[in-house]
Amino acid sequence: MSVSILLGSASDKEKMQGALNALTEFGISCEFKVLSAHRSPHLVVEHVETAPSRGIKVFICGAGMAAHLAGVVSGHTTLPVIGVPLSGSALNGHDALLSTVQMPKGVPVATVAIDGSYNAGILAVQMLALADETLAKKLVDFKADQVKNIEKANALL
Ligand code: RP5
Repeated sequence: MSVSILLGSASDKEKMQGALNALTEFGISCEFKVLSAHRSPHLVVEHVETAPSRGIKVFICGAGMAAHLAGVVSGHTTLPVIGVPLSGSALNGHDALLSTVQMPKGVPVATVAIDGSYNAGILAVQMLALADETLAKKLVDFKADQVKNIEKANALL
């Protein structure tokens, strides 16, 4: 396992599927687990502290509302943490966006767009690719496909 995908609630499952999809596309194995910073804080700490022994290199944390999951995880690890603010609240995810992105100095969370779990997956791939040439090559192909798609779109205009 290289990536640990954490969800603040089982209700976040669908919105976090994108991260799983992106990592699967690149053949990366990952954990996919519900752990709440508010409801099960001790389980979060235990999971994060034991992650290196399971081979985890990157965390992806998705949570909505007053989202503290990514920040708490970042507080307990030296591994990179990617935060995915999730919609679904009365504030449509703006609450989670600010909670996730506005981390104080020294405790970073690389925050993607509201519901941007696919990009979180791609960002994790890019981090892992720094030490993995095969993955780095797959990323070059991934980027090339995006160029092809733009060219196709233009041809159809
Ligand atoms: C957050 O509160 C979760 O990440 C979820 O997005 C939101 C609502 O959680 P549930 O009440 O559905 O468990 O902690």
